[in-house]
Amino acid sequence: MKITAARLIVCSPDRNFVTLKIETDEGIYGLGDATLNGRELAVAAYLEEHVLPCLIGRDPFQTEEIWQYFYRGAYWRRGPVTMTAIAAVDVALWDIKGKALNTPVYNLLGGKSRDGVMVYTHANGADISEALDSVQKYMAEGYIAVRAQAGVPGVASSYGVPKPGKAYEPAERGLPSETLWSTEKYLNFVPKLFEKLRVELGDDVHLLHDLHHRLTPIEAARVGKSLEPYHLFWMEDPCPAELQESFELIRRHTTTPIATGEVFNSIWDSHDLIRKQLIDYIRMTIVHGGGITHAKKTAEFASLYHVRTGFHGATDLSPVTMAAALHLGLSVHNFGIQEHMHHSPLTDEVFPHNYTFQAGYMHPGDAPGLGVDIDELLAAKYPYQRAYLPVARKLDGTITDW
Ligand code: EZ4
Ligand code: CO
Repeated sequence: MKITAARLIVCSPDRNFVTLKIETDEGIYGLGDATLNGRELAVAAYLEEHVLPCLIGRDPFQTEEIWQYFYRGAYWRRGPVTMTAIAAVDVALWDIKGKALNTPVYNLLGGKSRDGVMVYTHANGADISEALDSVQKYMAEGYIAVRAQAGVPGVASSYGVPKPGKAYEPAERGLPSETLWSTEKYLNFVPKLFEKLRVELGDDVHLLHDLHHRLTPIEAARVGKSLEPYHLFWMEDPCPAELQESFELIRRHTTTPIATGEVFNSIWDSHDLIRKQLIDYIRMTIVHGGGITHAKKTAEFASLYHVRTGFHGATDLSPVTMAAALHLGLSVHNFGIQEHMHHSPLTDEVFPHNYTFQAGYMHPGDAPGLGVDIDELLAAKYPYQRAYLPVARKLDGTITDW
């Protein structure tokens, strides 16, 4: 089998997605996600100008060789743009391989290690009582794990809280919006949120919380310690992780489990975190972390150190990535949990998919390949629109981590 064509579909059905379609001489095609939130066209140009011309004529079954060709062959290693481009190619090739062999991708990754993939979704509210309602709503839909975020009093447009009447979507069209942040107000507030949730919801539901890289290690340690009575499933991204040794300080103070890595793009970003057992869940996603080939290696490395997977799954990760994550999640032994933030109905229509949700678990379906398609005619009606994640400032105007 040979690759005959490779092209991008850039569309914006409520939000931007960059999708790679690789075609073969046997009529089989595969899809890969190449979406890098707020920097979409950088990856599109990288693929179009530097990667896709090198794909024509290659055998799509050679996923490892092609991965190494684009990783080592570029000379310039790692980085979100490069690794997202490589991921798009890699995932599309696994899709082709599955379709050609007439089997779902999970069968090519070791088969089923479990019956379903436990997912968590996002509950949020402007205040504690709205956040409680939101968690209860998702529990009523069958979720057994829910991430809870609430507006911090005195902090306008807190992270994770939607604009009134809208679903939460971090990226906004136009130039970047600005949000505010106060660590002091947050530190005093967050134990009250989880105290209320545990009092009302009991001990069984898994509760998660995202600190979104905003704290210093000692501040994150205080959050972890103050939330211990409410036994979170995890606290996410407690502080920026470029300095991996920061997590030693957090670990020294708290038993609250830690998840990090949604902005990572290679195993080397988490190598020390995993090897020193400084985290419990690795969040690097398939789309930004070099595809299924590299995510599987990362998961297996993590399995040696009691670290489980907890991949990012927000709306900027297209249904193609969601499906890929479910295939990998079904198969790797050290799967932990998968994030599942609902796409808009229009996004779901542009990307028809086989994955399903039932009683807290998702399943990728048994269609050959990934089980996701793209309606190109519909996609063409929603062209790319410039959009950005917000920029955050402290109350005195200093730029801080969003
Ligand atoms: O900031 O998807 O856990 N989820 C998150 C998201 C991410 C965005 C980045 O594109 O932290 O809100
Ligand atoms: Co996050």
